[in-house]
Amino acid sequence: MADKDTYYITTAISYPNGRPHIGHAYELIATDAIARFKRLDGHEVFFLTGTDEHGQKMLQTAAKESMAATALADRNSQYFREMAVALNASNDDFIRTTEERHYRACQEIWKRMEAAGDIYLSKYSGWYSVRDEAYYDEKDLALNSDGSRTVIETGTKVEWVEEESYFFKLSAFQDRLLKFYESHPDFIGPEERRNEILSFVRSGLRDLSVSRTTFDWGIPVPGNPKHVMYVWVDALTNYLTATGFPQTNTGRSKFWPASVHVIGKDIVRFHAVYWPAFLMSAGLPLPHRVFGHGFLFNRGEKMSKSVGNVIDPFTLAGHYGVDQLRYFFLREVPFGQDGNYSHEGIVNRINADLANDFGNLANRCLKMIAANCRGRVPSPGDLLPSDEQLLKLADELVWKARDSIYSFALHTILADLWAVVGEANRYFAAEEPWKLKTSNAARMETVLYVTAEVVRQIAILAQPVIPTGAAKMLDLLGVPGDARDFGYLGVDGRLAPDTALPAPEPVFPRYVEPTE
Ligand code: ME8
Repeated sequence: MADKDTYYITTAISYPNGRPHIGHAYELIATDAIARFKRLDGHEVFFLTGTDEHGQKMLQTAAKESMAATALADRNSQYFREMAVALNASNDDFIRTTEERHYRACQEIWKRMEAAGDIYLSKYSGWYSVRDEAYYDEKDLALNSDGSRTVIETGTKVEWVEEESYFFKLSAFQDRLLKFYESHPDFIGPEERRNEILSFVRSGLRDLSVSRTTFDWGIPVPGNPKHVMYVWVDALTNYLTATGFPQTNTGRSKFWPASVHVIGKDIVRFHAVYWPAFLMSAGLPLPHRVFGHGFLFNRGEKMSKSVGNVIDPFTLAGHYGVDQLRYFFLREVPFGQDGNYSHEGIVNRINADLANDFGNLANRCLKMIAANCRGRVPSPGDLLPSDEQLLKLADELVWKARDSIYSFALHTILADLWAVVGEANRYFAAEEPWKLKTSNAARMETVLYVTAEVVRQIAILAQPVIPTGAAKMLDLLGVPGDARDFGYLGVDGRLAPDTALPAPEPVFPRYVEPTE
């Protein structure tokens, strides 16, 4: 058998300077859905997530909590690992940048950039934001009445830094980067982010300070351990580390270059400018895509600890259900745009889409099958145009979904699936199988068969988003565990008549407000 196509997908690695918040959960859920989609569509997938543990931000939090930075990283990284389990993420690895394997990879990429003549020692003087772990130009800053400076766009505080530093010759990569963007129009998505990056690079690139000497919480620079690497050099390299770099003979070497880095819109510059420049310098292949998703807000407000509106993903998943939360985020927020979380929003999606439209349709159909078809998949008779039309809509879904996944339009996939769920509900209501029971039992069987077959296809296609509920639905339809990938969509995988089915039960309960 030919080797499967590989697909390497990553989230950003999060700063474990606190517990994970809903933005982290959102990114993980979306990336997981894409990873699951690709697996079901026949790819050999490697899905990576993890934590970014060095840098000043971690040090500052550790000092505030009177802890050693290692202890802070150990404690909080564990919460991120637990979140991945709690949200049913299917990541194949979880990387921590304090791991030995990562030191080796960072030192190697540094040496290669240095050998290429792209790293030189000089002195840095300028503004640095610890919160963003980023350098800022004077023009990006506002001068406040107390003499302090903040980043105009985000209000983040900056501090003056003056120290010996290694620099990366980013300025030398401007033309190469622009040529690369031009010849790889899909490298940065969505379009808005691509335009921002193009104009940033066109406006000219300055060399980048890539080491610090005033603290030692980082990866030492090879040959000059007085310096630790700038946390972004270290962080970006995690994507290589996990493939076994610098070794080239590990089981995972084949996954580089990555297919896509899924990240938030605030860190596209690091991934779409610095990272490709580092890789070009080191003579390594570049990732195929970088996708900057939008931000999630709590009813329009930015979440922050000081505002007190940080929403704990563990609490949310426990309260609404994991599939329910996953479905809500991915259906409600067009992937790539900002979105809002609200209690009413999620309850509405649970009750209208999952419980009513999909859950109820499946349950009504399965209950009729249990009562009238001896609990076995019914046998269809000759198909009428109404049956054929509905089946055609279901059969076409996989092609639409493949189109949409190319632009990571998860919301469009779900909208298309639920449009067919809506058609199936209209079909079921119009055909009135409960009346056919006495007047035309053979026709009733056909209607129930067609409905069940549509539910089968919807469930297979919904697995990336609602893995637990979709699997339960497929169990109820008697679909074998090894017949649930996308190869079984369409005509080839039709439900087998006369298959014995388990007793039906509702899969997606309605959300009921808890009584105090
Ligand atoms: O940026 N909504 O870590 P991080 C959606 N360590 N996404 C959000 C969000 C929100 N409200 N807030 C944050 C870092 N994110 C670096 C990454 S990668 C080599 C290093 C996203 O913990 C954010 O955009 O601040 C990023 O993709 C991820 O969460 C981790 O953010």
